[in-house]
Amino acid sequence: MLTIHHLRQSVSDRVIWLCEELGLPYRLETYDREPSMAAPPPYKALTRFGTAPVITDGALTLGESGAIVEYVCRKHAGGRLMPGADHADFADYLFWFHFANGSMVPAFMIEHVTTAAGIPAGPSPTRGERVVAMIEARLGEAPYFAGSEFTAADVMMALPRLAERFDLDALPNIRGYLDRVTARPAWQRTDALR
Ligand SMILES: N[C@@H](CCC(=O)N[C@@H](CS)C(=O)NCC(=O)O)C(=O)O
Repeated sequence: MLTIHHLRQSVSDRVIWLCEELGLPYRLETYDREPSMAAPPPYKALTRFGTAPVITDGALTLGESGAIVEYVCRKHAGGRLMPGADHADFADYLFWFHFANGSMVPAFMIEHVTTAAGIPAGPSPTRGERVVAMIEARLGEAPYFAGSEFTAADVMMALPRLAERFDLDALPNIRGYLDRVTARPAWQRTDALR
């Protein structure tokens, strides 16, 4: 059985959400962060890089959430939640799956770090503002990131965890999407565990 090594308040809730959506059994090991917000030493010892999430599956230990999501879908779920190359949503699925860690998270991190350091935000729209505008536009075109169906791209984007950073009064499409996905039983089970 898969073990999800879950670091609280972290992107490792993606893996819980994925397994809940797929109806896969798993064992959950939960770790609290250090006061500095770092993962505790036993978590750091799981992989060379030391970040969350991590899964173990028999002899395998795997880090990096995109890799874990793809591994679990392909290895344990017959590719469910991953539209294939002949699916109409394939390109959008790939784009949003990779946009999550490739562009969105770095943009929000830059914003967080520059604000904390008192560095001026730079010309508007900033990269972070463009990310939010893109998400709002996408969710006006389609109910889910890839298109008509909930996919692993929604798990990677993980908007429920980011809800607090959005001004939902000004972002009706994001608000509607959050209402949709947080009503999913799999998200509700995830939310209770994370
Ligand atoms: N790109 C990585 C990001 C990993 C990452 O930075 N995880 C954070 C939690 S969101 C972490 O482990 N922080 C604690 C630490 O670095 O000690 C992924 O998606 O797996």
